[in-house]
Amino acid sequence: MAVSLALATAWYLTYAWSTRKLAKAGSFAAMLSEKSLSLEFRLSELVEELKRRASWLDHQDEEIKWLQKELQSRPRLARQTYKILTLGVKGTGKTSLTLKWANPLTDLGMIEGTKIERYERTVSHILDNDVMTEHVFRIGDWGGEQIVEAQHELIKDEIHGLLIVVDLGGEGARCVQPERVQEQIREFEPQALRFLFGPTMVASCKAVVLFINKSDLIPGTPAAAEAAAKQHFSPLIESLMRYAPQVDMSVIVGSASSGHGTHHLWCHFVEKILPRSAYDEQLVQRMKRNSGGPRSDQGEGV
Ligand SMILES: Nc1nc2c(ncn2[C@@H]2O[C@H](COP(=O)(O)OP(=O)(O)OP(=O)(O)O)[C@@H](O)[C@H]2O)c(=O)[nH]1
Ligand SMILES: [Mg+2]
Repeated sequence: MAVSLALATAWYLTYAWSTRKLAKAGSFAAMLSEKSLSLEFRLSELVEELKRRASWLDHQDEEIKWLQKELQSRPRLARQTYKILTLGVKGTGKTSLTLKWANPLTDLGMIEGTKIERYERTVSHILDNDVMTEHVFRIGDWGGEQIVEAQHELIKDEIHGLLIVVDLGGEGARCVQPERVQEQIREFEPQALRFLFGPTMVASCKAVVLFINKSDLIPGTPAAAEAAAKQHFSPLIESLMRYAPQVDMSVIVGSASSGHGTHHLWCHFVEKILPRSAYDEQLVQRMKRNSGGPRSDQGEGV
């Protein structure tokens, strides 16, 4: 009897122990299966990410190939620059005239006295044998205080155009100031012009323009203002015209403030300096608009 009791106890203890073990193993198995599920999910996420990256790299590869092809098919770029120099005593309106053309958005009220500024304006683009040439006018705008340095650049370097700016009155003038006109005629007396129109300048320069600025100081019609302005500067015009057989010479009367004559000035430089082969369609249209029909004071210029 004692033996059977011991056996039953031993069996019961073994059974209880096995049951606990089984329960533990069961919960361990459940935890493992849960972990394996989350690992599977993470793995599928990583596979998706890899696929995304591979397709992005393929796309980048295609884009690089397309850009390379595009670059090869594009024309090479070249630049042709034409130099125009301004000359004139202080405050005649050189910057007002040139900067407004180079950058039509310029506010003339903000302009200050200049030492030297250089502006560029693209006038045309020509495609020839896979080379796209940009034709650019480069303006050397010398301030009146630097007139000696400006003259040195004129005789030393090759220039394509010379813009001499004189005016009918100084700062704040409300009418023509004869003494200022005389001062400018003296500045460009025949002796000084001989120095300016040296062999290098005459050989390279395609156009000289005397621009008589501030025509708005003369009341009346533009035609009457032109005649009166030319009359005031007749000694200077006469001296300059002596060089007309050697270099293209023109006199234009106008006003940087009102726009009178300014588009005519830039059309003139384009016509005289830019070779016909360098005209693109846009420039031809702009030149036609500016030369055809009655000349408007507020023409858009070239
Ligand atoms: N009434 C009038 N004033 C003008 C005209 N053009 C320019 N001005 C004025 O003249 C003054 C001088 O103009 P700027 O363009 O600075 O002259 P600038 O020749 O460049 O002067 P510097 O660089 O000092 O030699 C400014 O106050 C302009 O507003 C014009 O057509 N009519
Ligand atoms: Mg200036």
